[in-house]
Amino acid sequence: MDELDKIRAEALALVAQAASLEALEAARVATLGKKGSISGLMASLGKMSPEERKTAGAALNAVKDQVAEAIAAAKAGQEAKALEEKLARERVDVTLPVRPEASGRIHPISQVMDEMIAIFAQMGFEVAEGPDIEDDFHNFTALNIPAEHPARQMHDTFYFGEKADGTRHLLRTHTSPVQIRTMLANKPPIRIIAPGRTYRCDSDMTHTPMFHQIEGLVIDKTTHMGHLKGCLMEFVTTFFEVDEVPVRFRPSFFPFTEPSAEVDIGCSREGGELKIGKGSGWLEIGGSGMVHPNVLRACGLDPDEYQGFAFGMGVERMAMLKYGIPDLRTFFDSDLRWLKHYGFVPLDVPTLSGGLTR
Ligand code: 2NL
Repeated sequence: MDELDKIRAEALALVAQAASLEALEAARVATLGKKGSISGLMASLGKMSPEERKTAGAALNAVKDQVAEAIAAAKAGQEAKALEEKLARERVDVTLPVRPEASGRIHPISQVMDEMIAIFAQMGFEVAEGPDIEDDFHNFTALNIPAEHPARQMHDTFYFGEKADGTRHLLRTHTSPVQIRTMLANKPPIRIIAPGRTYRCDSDMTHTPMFHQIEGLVIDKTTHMGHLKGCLMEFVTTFFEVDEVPVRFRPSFFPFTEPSAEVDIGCSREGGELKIGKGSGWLEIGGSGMVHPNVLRACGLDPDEYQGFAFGMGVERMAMLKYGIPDLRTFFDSDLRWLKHYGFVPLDVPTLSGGLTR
């Protein structure tokens, strides 16, 4: 069968020449494909006598297997070669230094927010979030803030335009509405913190129209002010990374807590340097108190069954105290030189096990 030998030689040459997976597939189609040279010979078997067909068929099958094997081997070779090339192309030198242009910094607000959240999370608080755009009920009414309260006035709160029904949305003036929403949606025990942006129509040396707060809320059957004080003491020692920080409650007033207390921590001011911890001075870090019965009632909780504490701290103030940043307004200047000085390296993520700041 000279014809068969010729076709086999041609087929094997075609496979041997194929320099890519695509060329190999073309060779397969040209030989073993429906209209390929070998398949063409297969069709001619039908015209033979049974004797002839037996020997010719066996020979043809042998050629077919040989070509198929050659294609499979060539394909495996091509694939291995392609993988080698891909690995060589995508090789990464992990010993190269970090790209010098990657010099971005984490803003002190973000850093301090993450530090505070890490501490409260460790103490078992869950992070709760809510909308920046709120309504009267969640921002004021449910918090026992009466209609004539100064906070509700136009010059303290950013209001949106009046709707057809006479109501208007507003930018939340504290993160307390997040806690209202949590109490409305969940049964106690509740143990949450609400970190986020807050807004007040106020701008001078010590006030910016947008600022950040972290509030905390714990509600259970026997939660009391001792728990509040212990919680804040644990927080401030961890946050300021010192062994002992005195915490003092100073009687105060908030519509949403009764009793209410301003929270002071101990400090010393020797040689013009502020040090948090034992000393002769006191520094205010936030407000707190026991949740007012009217607030519990507004959230569907029976004040005879449940009670709890709440507190609020300003994130900018905590950042200024911990990192010695003297001017509040610089937080919002987007000054790259300032950010390079006060900012944090992105990979230095605050963790309690690795140290909040390294
Ligand atoms: C401050 C004072 C405070 C609260 C926030 C609160 C929230 C609910 C109920 C009762 Cl839902 N109280 N929050 C309580 C006392 C003080 O913040 O000086 N913040 C910077």
